[in-house]
Amino acid sequence: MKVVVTGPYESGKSLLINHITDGACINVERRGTTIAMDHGLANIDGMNVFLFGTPGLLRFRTMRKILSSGADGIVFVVDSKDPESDARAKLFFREIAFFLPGVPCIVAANKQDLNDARPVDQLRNSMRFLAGLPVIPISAKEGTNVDSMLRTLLYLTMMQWSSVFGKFAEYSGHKNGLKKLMKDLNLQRDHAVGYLRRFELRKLLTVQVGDEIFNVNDSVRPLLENPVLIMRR
Ligand SMILES: Nc1nc2c(ncn2[C@@H]2O[C@H](COP(=O)(O)OP(=O)(O)OP(=O)(O)O)[C@@H](O)[C@H]2O)c(=O)[nH]1
Ligand SMILES: [Mg+2]
Repeated sequence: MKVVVTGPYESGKSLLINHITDGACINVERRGTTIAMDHGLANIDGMNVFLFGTPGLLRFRTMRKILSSGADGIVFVVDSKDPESDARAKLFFREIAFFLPGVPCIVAANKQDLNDARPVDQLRNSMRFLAGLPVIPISAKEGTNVDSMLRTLLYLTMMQWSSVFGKFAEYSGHKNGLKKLMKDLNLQRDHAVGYLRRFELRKLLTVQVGDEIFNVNDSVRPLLENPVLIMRR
């Protein structure tokens, strides 16, 4: 899966990616401010999660657009402590909703380890655009709730793709797997091959030469059949 981590300046995007990847990530920054990206890979129950953190300075919009392209899920990080960042959060939210319409999004209410961090209710009051989105209180510094936040997002993402993923699991390894996929989902060949390519890149499956047969990776097969498994931990 490709997950983009965005949100306003200094909300804690880079620290969050650092925590999720246990430090095994790249941060392109200057004096603590991300100027290009954060990138890292996490493995959640066998599922590869490619994380892309965006810069939080307004002027890096083009970079955010490039990093967001094709993402399957969004972590939107807000600063629970600093009310001054709320207005910027709104601008960033509009931006990501424009780049990735309809893509599942979870809000990480970060810095909850600080005494004066605002609780979720108060954040919802101050940032009305959060209405309808799941908001999870986390601390990127201490790691609190980070794992369950990410699992919830992956669950939402897998649910969005559930009809496709169910067929991936069903026809994995089948002779004419592609044709069966096209028939059941009523897809043109190009479209079905597009799905295979997309999720081959995300290491959910491999496609054999000629595209007719695909094989779902054993480690993710149970998840594709039953996405709720990712929440049971
Ligand atoms: N107490 C506390 N501080 C945090 C937390 N997350 C981030 N910080 C601090 O907030 C500051 C900004 O963190 P970054 O991870 O660099 O934030 P960012 O969103 O990547 O910032 P930009 O890339 O510049 O937009 C740093 O001083 C972090 O140590 C948290 O959960 N708790
Ligand atoms: Mg950063």
